[in-house]
Amino acid sequence: MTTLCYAKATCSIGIHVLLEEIGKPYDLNVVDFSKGEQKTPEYKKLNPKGKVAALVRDDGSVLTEYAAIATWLAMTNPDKKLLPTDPEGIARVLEALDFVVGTVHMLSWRLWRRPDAYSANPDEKEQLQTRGKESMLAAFDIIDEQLAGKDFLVGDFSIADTALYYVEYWASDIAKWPLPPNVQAHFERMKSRPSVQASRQLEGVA
Ligand SMILES: N[C@@H](CCC(=O)N[C@@H](CS)C(=O)NCC(=O)O)C(=O)O
Repeated sequence: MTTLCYAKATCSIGIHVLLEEIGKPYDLNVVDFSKGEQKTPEYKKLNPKGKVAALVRDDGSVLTEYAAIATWLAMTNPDKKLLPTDPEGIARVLEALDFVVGTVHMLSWRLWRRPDAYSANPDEKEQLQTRGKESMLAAFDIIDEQLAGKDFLVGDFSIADTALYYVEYWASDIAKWPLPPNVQAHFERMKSRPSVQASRQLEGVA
């Protein structure tokens, strides 16, 4: 059965939401970061990158990277309409998704959350974190404009919204930063979806 390797309070919750949206049976394999399980030889055999999310598919093959997993799930479950079918729609969803994963998560949040990954010098920690926070809040301002007058990033609900949801969750619930109004409204809209509620409950996210 399809198995999601996830860790609590990480980006893998966005993939978890997608599996709930699809509604087919799946298994969960928790990777406990507090015990460093992502770096164990057993887990690295499955995902040499030592990261979540990783999706083990029915044939045993493993897919990694948010955009790849999300796109594959959407395209193999076309009835769920998680990705438009026209070239412009596909491109716009991937554009929004890449901005969230590449810029908001990897270039901004990681700087705030893991300054030690960029400098071993404790004196630089605060400056690195400030840059990460500023960059993340600036990215949310751009997304806020994109969301003006809209419920979702591109047309109907899509894989891009699940990525936006996980960074909203981090910024709002973990960092306690205020979100701009349209982003906050999107976050509330996401939290009202049964798929989001189910994945939060299964992962024990308050
Ligand atoms: N580019 C990857 C990023 C995956 C990633 O960075 N995952 C984090 C959790 S949000 C992780 O597994 N970190 C492992 C660690 O911190 O040791 C993706 O799109 O899936």
